[in-house]
Amino acid sequence: YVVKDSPSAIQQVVVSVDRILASERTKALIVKPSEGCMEQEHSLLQRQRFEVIIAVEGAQALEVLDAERDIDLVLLDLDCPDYEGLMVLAEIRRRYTDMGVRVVGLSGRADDMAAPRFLKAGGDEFIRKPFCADEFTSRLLHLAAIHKRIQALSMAASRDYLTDVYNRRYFFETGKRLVDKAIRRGEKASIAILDIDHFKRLNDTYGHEVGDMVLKDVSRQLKARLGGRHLLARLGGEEFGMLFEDLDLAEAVACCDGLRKELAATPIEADGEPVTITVSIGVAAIEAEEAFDNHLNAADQFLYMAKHGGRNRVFS
Ligand code: GH3
Ligand code: MG
Ligand code: MG
Ligand code: MG
Repeated sequence: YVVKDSPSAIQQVVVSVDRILASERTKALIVKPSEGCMEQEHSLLQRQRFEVIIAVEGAQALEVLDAERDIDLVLLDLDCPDYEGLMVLAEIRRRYTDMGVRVVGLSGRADDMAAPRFLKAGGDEFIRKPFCADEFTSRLLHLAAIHKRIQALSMAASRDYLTDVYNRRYFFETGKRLVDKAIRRGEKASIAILDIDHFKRLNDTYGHEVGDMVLKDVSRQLKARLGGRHLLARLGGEEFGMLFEDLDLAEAVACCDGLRKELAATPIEADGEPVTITVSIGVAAIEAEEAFDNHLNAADQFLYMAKHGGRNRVFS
């Protein structure tokens, strides 16, 4: 079906990117060879409202990068002899691509090869000291803007536009990785498919706009219940995939039954009318060394049984 004025795929991405960019501050990590260095850089970044984190030496910088996860820029001083900036850069690049973090090198040495060496090793921007404050700020703002835009694009590409939960492509990519990891480490995991009951009838009764509002609200409720702990995605139409890390079958079934009851007990306010929906869920354990698709098919078959068993129920 086609909703009037539905934005094109490109428009959807642009809107998503703008939404993401509007809410984000740039986070920069300054790696100092010792206390008291790089004070000027620090204050220039703060003046631009960057969120600044300080690490002294490379080992601490790598720890901070691991712990914080969402750092956009790293500033490395390349001059201190017993502090090897290039080695820190190499270690950062071993762990993160330039999609993950951008690295800026600073050097005051009269060495023509410093910049090419740094850039070839995976650095993104090289600034010679002493620098003009305006140039420093402009270069970093420019780099931060590009980085933020690429990150927002990649985030938009993994989201479902209507509901803002992850999309089918992301569920398959990430789901495969998580299932492999769980099997390899012998950890518990379960997979489920949730499908709204008689959704076609709901659309026919109230119209597609109300149907869309219901999809958004069901997504919001699922996200609130599952939080960041489990992978949730809209697989298509009125169907959602869930991957439960660290839950065995019994625990996943209990979780799904909680979701089912809560959804059935929460009328959705759509266009001034309270709409009540129910859902059916199929759950399968990730235990055998099976491919991701086979686990998902198993969950789908249980979903089919839940539908035939009368809907508004969980089958496993
Ligand atoms: P069952 O209980 O067996 O799942 O029945 P159902 O009606 O929910 O399932 P069916 O697969 O027959 O119909 C799903 C409907 O979902 C048909 C389609 O028009 C509607 N749908 C799919 N995507 C969207 C959407 O993005 N928005 C709206 N409003 N409806 C959608
Ligand atoms: Mg169906
Ligand atoms: Mg359905
Ligand atoms: Mg369906």
